[in-house]
Amino acid sequence: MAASDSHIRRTPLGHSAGTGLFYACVASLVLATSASCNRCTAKPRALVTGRPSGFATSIALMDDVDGDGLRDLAISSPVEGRIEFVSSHSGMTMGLVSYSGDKAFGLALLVLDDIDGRGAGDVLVAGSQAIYVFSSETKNLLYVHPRPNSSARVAVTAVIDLDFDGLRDIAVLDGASKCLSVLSSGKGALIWRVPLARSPVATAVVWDSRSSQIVFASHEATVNALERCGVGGKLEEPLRIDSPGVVGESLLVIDDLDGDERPDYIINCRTSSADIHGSVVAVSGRTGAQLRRFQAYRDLSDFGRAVVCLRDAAVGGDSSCLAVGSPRLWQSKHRSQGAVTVISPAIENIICVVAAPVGAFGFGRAIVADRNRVYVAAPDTEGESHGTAGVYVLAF
Ligand SMILES: [Ca+2]
Ligand SMILES: [Ca+2]
Ligand SMILES: [Ca+2]
Repeated sequence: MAASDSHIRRTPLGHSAGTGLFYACVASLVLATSASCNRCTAKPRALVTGRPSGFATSIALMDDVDGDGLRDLAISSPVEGRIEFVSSHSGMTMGLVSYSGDKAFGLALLVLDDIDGRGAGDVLVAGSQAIYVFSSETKNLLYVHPRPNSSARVAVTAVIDLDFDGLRDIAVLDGASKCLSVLSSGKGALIWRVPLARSPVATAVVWDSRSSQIVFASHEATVNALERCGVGGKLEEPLRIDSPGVVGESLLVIDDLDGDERPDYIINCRTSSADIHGSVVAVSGRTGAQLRRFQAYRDLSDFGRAVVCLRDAAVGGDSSCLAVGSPRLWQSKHRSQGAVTVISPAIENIICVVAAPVGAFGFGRAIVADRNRVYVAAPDTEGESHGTAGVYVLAF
């Protein structure tokens, strides 16, 4: 199959080895909606299914709660106002916390260090009114940090321990207050807060451990940028990204791709406001220049809604792959089914596309990876098929 026959649109950067195989592989995978080829044999296995629409809007990796050697999952269901702790092996619910007083309880999830000293990392839940922290052992509420009452997006990440209590602290990027805050994870007290001049895209904030900076995307008019903030709360000059469209629902720090000894970034974007398919770009951490661009295959849309690094999975022998969620299929009778695409920024190639299993809607809206296992949320957030939300496992 020639490249021009394919519906894969990407920016060629000179690497073409193996693309014939790759195009054939992707085409057969998506058209047959199966997930096997000679470079990627992952088949989605249902872990939890048949849940109300909105279940698994957010997922996070916890410590190993049931002692089987595999880290377990915290799964949010904002519609039901609860977070479930689920065994990553059996899919059994091992506990839950619920709160009916917040209409968006579980907008974001983050597993923290062991705040209450009972042995396992505790769980931060972002809602429309506050940031809540619960003990993963007792399920008790440890503290609340209020936020403006808003369903505006909020993003959270763990940073280093800034107040020297032995626990990594928390960065909160809040679209409602247009502020970046750092909280002490021990008690929820504010360490510092900086107002932002440009609108944050408050769906992803990450900690770049090599440059000791908090990184997130912002946009103003047509200009997209990456903002970087030091641990003292000082913002650097924004790094302008030369890709158009709204960016930053997903953001990752990756190994240095362009050889300048600075880590680079992966971010999702759109070529225009009408671009429903979306793309994922790698940008230089020094200049913001686009280094790679991957676009959705055929009807897949919302490509890059979730992106995770598969550092330990070595898919097809490549140990620096990314799993990219595209939770929708556009203009299709199965338009919410979606897919997970495995890409390699290092060799600038798509390794495989794993299509949603039958009955999974919104597959790829959230993804977490633990060694060679990838957990994919299918929250059915468009509400097309009630009672089908769930979480699936891919083992590479
Ligand atoms: Ca476990
Ligand atoms: Ca704990
Ligand atoms: Ca701390």
